[in-house]
Amino acid sequence: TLRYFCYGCLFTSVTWSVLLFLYFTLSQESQPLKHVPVSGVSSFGRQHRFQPRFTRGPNEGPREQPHRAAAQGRKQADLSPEMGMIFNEQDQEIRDMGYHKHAFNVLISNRLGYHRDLPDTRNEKCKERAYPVALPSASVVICFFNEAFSALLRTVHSVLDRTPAYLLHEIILVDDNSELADLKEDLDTYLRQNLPGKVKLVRNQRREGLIRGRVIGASHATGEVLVFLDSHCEVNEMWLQPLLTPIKEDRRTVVCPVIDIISADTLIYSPSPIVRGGFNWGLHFKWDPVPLSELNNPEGAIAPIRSPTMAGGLFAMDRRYFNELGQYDSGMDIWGGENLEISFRIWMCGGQLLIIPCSRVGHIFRKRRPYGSPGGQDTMAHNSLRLAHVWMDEYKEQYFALRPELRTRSYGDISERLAVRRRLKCQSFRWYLDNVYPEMQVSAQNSKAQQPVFVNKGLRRPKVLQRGRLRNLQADKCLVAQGRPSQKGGIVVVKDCDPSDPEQEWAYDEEHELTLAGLLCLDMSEIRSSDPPRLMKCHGSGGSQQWTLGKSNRLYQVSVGQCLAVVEALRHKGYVAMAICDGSLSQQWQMED
Ligand code: LR7
Ligand code: MN
Repeated sequence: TLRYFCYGCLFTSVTWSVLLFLYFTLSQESQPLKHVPVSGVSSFGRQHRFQPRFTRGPNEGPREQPHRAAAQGRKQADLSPEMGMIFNEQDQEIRDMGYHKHAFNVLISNRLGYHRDLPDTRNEKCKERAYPVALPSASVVICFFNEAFSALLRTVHSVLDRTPAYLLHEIILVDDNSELADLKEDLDTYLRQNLPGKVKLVRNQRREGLIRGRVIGASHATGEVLVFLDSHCEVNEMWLQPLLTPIKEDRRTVVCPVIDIISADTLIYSPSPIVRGGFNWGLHFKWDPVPLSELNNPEGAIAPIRSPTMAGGLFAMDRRYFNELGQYDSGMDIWGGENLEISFRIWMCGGQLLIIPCSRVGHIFRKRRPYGSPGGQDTMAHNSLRLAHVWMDEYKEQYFALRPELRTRSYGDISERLAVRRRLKCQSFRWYLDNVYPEMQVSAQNSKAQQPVFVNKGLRRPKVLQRGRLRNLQADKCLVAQGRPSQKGGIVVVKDCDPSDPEQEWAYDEEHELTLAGLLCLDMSEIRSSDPPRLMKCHGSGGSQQWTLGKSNRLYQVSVGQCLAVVEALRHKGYVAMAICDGSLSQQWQMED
């Protein structure tokens, strides 16, 4: 913890002084911003160097997404995948520390600032829908622990920018005892100076975790409806009215927006397909396709969808109903399990849970959770155990079959939660499975879901845009595997070009992957950007395997923000490495037959 904390100090003091300097020197040349934050974080970096390109990013969306057309022709601020370009050591430091502490590209997040336009990802039919003017007011509750400052502020401002003031009762930020200096020191000032009134900051005196954190946030709320968001979200056009309307009609309806995808590597916002929530017997949340029975209705694709579970972070619920229904289990710690617990409770105790296709909120999907629990416990297991014992009746055996070591693990006192179940006269878990989630198979299965996966992904091969050898113009040699091209983890080097050798052939496809000899993809570790690129199994989700091969012949790596170069000093060995893009001959690559 100490080391972690001191990294924080170092990072913050160094970058803040550098950034302040940059801000004051660069702000004269930069374009005037729509809103210039007093603390100035938003416009750092070289925003002025980025000519916004109104093209679609390569990562912008699934090919099968029915609403894709809606995203076209609209401005998405700084869509370029080269938004993460590293220009100097400070950029490198911000990027690397950002991945280390937050598991996403903080350099891009800072450059985007606190306000940006988003592609409107809604179905066209949503735009014709009218919502009642008289709707309940909302208290937006956002808990955070060590969140990246710019991501947190973009979450807050997106709500303020895209919510009618009369519907937004307040925003309640719950700081879960964060350790980062900017959150401890600058957030208060920023809020006081820029957002007096609507935004309230509550600080936990000790780390509570997101579950008790939300209960604390809700206890400070006075609006009629609670809306929970993660601290790295951006709400889209007309997001709130479609959520409030079904709650107004029936206060026991709990609603979720469609959670659009903000790429952790590029921060590009792209639409999610319409999927609904499920779970597996390991008690992991997962996304399921929407059954046809749900889609068969007069409203078609935009009608609310009954969902057996919610992902957990983004939902709206009548505030008094939240309290009546037993808030959350305050015996759950830090992270995990509360999403299934509240989902089961809603359905089993007389409510319903809906996904509202016309409400869209983006969320940064990270590949790992950048924080642990204070004592290093597996809180997901502890929390799941509690929910299994309270809600799952005999079906908890399905969980234990997969996690036999948890059968005898203690899980604390659950009497208060059992009392909730009795007081609300809730149905059995069997009833829930039969009536709400009949698709669930009562047998072992185990898969973990992070972001909605597109049904066809993996089945369809991305279309190849270019094929050929990659010749480095300085070395006049071609990029090849050092060993066998089929060897996972093998590095690449330059060797004499041989047009007849199929092992020298690269394919550059529409997913911006580079595949060698039809086998493996060129891949860069996001965590250790000083490592050389290597050949890995193609994963098809951008980031570490996303390259842009532009007019200038440079081979730019999206998640690293650098260009592939022949290493001058070791040129005779044919070594290549990532380097700051400088346009030199050593960084120029030509795709040729
Ligand atoms: O100790 C903590 N204290 C906190 O305040 C730990 C976390 N937090 C905050 C954190 O800063 C963030 O704002 O709680 C929020 C959620 O934490 P994440 O972003 O690390 O969680 P996640 O997005 O990986 O996980 C999903 O599942 C969680 C289970 O406990 C929560 O329900 C998250 O809210 C939930 N996120 C979503 O549903 C967004 C869509 C993800 C999917 C699928
Ligand atoms: Mn999250």
